[in-house]
Amino acid sequence: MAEAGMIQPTDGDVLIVTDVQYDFLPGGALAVPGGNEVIEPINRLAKAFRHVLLTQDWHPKGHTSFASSHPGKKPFDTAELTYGTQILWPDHCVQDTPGAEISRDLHIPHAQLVIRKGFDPAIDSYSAFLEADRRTTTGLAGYLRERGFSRFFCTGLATDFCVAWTALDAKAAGFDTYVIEDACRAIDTNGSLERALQDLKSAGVHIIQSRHIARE
Ligand code: VGL
Ligand code: ZN
Repeated sequence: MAEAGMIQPTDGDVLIVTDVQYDFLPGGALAVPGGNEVIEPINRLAKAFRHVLLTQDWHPKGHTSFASSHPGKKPFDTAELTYGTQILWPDHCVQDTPGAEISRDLHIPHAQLVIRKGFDPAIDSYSAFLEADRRTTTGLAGYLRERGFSRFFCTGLATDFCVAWTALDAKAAGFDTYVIEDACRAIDTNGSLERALQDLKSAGVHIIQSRHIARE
């Protein structure tokens, strides 16, 4: 029996591990501070979930989210694109490069799906559900519904971008959504972490810690 206030993962629950890829880890092209610290908690959490999904940021060379694709711009500047304001990043997670590989230190042999995102040259995708035009779907909501999942638990990189956007879209799609805060790390550019946490709270996404997940 789980202790009061603890969450016991069941068959209707799914854990998503966002973008734990070399370019987001120390030494990577878009290293998230402390990014490697998510690996141990994620490995532990994954053992408690029967159903685990991974995401992989997967950009073609010359992607529109790269500062290098916009003459005169540098990383962390913004650009006005057809779908709105885009933060420009260093080139990262280029398809088929070592930086785009999922960390081999993750030990989740039972992971069931890897969902790639950001592969359209002209549209970024922080969310695993909807691309940045907020129209093009990845099909993930349909996959989750068809498999009958109801609770959606988020971990990985980065809290303030891919994790937050994925969690907000999961909630909007009708899933009871949790962000496991200590199993995530943030980029935190221009107040982005504070804003993301506010948005998650106002949307009714639960922010919890990995110790709230029962292991047995
Ligand atoms: C991400 C910025 C650009 C993320 C991906 O995984 O949070 N952030 N691409
Ligand atoms: Zn990206």
